[in-house]
Amino acid sequence: MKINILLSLMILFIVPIFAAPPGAFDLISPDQEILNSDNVLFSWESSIDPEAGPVTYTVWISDNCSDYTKAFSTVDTYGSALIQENSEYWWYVSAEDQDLEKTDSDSISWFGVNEVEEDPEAFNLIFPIGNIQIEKENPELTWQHSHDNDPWDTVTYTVFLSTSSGMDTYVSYIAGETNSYSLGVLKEDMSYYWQVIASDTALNTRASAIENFKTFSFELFSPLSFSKVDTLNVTFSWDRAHSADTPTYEIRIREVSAADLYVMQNVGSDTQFVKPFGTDNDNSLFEWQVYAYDPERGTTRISRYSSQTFSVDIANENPYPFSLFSPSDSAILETLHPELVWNPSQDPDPWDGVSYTLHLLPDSGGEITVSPIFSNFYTLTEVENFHSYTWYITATDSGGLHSDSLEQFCFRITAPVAERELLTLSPNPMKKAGEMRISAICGDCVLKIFDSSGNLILEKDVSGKNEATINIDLASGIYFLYVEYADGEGLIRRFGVY
Ligand SMILES: [Ca+2]
Ligand SMILES: [Ca+2]
Ligand SMILES: [Ca+2]
Ligand SMILES: [Ca+2]
Repeated sequence: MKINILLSLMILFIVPIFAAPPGAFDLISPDQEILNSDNVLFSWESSIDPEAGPVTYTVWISDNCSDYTKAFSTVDTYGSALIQENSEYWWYVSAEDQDLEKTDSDSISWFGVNEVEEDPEAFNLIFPIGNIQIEKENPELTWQHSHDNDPWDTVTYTVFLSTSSGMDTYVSYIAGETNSYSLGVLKEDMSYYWQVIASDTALNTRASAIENFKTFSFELFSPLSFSKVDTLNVTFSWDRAHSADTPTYEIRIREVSAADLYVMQNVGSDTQFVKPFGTDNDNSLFEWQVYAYDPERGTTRISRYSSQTFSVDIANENPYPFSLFSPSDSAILETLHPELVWNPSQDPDPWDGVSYTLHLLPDSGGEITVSPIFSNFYTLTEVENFHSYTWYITATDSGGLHSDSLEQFCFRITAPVAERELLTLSPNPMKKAGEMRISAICGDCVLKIFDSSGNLILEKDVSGKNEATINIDLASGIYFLYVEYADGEGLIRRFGVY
């Protein structure tokens, strides 16, 4: 009996705990659609509470599909400032019974609000515009995207191309949703006008401004721009200016460096012309262009490039001779870093450049060379005090031909020697392995490093220098740098290694 009472009490408590939540239900409308009113009627199926109690509903709404706002309760229509024109929303409904248990609708749905259809917004053409000249082959037209405010409205583009500024006759191309279109091969030397029309899903349109560009004229074939011609009989050739007509051509040639005027030559309807140049034209630069006169069309057209440059250069030649400049011959220099300067060497061949090699001959014998040098000066770091040097320069062109400077100069280094008492070493203390810099060395001398027990660790002859750098690799401790001069005197400096 006691057990039955206990069970009854347990059931009394358990029943509310296991009360079932409201039954499943789903949304009805709006359901994945664009509404043309901002007064939105929400509706959904009823949810049945298993305990037959009352059910209340809450509508949750979001404009980003993640942050939901509690919209309202217990009623099933809604018109609100929450709902904005040109916006998209996600929504669901939560049902709640008297036991505060909840069931969400089976799905989340979405809708858009578009009470007013709007045109695509204004946009600009990007390229080619402003009457610029472009290649006739497959130019790509580009423009800004046009934005459309209406939700889920798609903008597509149509390109209109015309050879008249008023776009009286035109060809149109469907570009789809991309903001570019590649044209095929256009006519050369022609002005084109173009415009793009943006259309939205409801066929509302927005037209761009009209822009224009021009295609290049006929091509010059040979000699190509910046080419080298190795004959005095130069063959000029070019493309036909018109495929259908037979214009007459006039070739214009001038020497660049002489700043001459163009010499004109009528060549009839040929698209080729051979001109004999004189030997005095070797190593010269020329520019040329072709004019096409078309009596049937009444037009005059200039070849694609306003001018095309080439060189007549029969053979490679050595750089011209050149002079040394400074220091003057037999100079006495009070520096260990003298700057050598020479006059630049010219090369007779057009577009041929030179580099230099320095030859330095010490009085102690041998030869030091520095190469390549791309300027006409060089600062020496290779000389020692109290020595004499002879130097000259070789100029070498791109083909390997070379010329020496007209002179060989000589100089002697007598840099002032440092005061012995100013001898310093750094860093101090220094790390176990690294560079030690010793300044104000005086004349001919030998550096010696001793450890604290007096053992000789390192010896180096630094004669003729005012400063020295030595690499050391020492154990931690105290050391002594001893500088022994040629006259038998010496200076000692203490340093630490950590
Ligand atoms: Ca709209
Ligand atoms: Ca629209
Ligand atoms: Ca030459
Ligand atoms: Ca040369």
